[in-house]
Amino acid sequence: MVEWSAKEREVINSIFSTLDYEDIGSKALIRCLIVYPWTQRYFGAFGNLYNAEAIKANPNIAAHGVKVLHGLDRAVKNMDNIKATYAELSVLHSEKLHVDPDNFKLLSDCLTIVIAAKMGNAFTPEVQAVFQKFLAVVVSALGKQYH
Ligand code: HNI
Repeated sequence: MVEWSAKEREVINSIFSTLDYEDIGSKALIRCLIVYPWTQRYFGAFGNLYNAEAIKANPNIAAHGVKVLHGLDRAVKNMDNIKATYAELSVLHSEKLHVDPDNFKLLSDCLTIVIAAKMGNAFTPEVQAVFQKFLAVVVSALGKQYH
């Protein structure tokens, strides 16, 4: 089981308590779809993804990015049990959506970049280390139900 120090919990809670979900969620997913274009294949029903401008202007993508970011709230609230928390979501992404689990890491890296840009100097190496640990646990939990 993953252990979290009081300091690590504090860092994660403080990042999420001040997070602008609309801004960060949409930017992270948009960045993922532009930087790693093969991730677009899962969003065929979301409308125009023709180029970067279209992706940035697509309201369905923005809304889904916010939804995904809210999906991380569950991990923040259940830091001691992230694996069980995501069991159902892992099954959904594997069996129904057929999302290649490598993509979880790509999206989480985009989220790191967007948050780093937003936080600026406050995103110290120590803060990044905790945030990466948190995302690594989430990515692992989302990939758990794949077989
Ligand atoms: Ni993901 C649906 C959370 C990564 C493609 N995804 C969801 C939902 C949540 C969610 C929450 C809504 C579920 C529901 O309706 O019950 N996704 C997350 C999280 C991550 C993640 C926390 C990783 C950090 N998803 C990804 C990635 C892709 C992805 C990397 C593809 C590249 N997700 C989808 C698709 C849907 C989805 C596609 C369904 C969208 C729809 O509405 O049709």
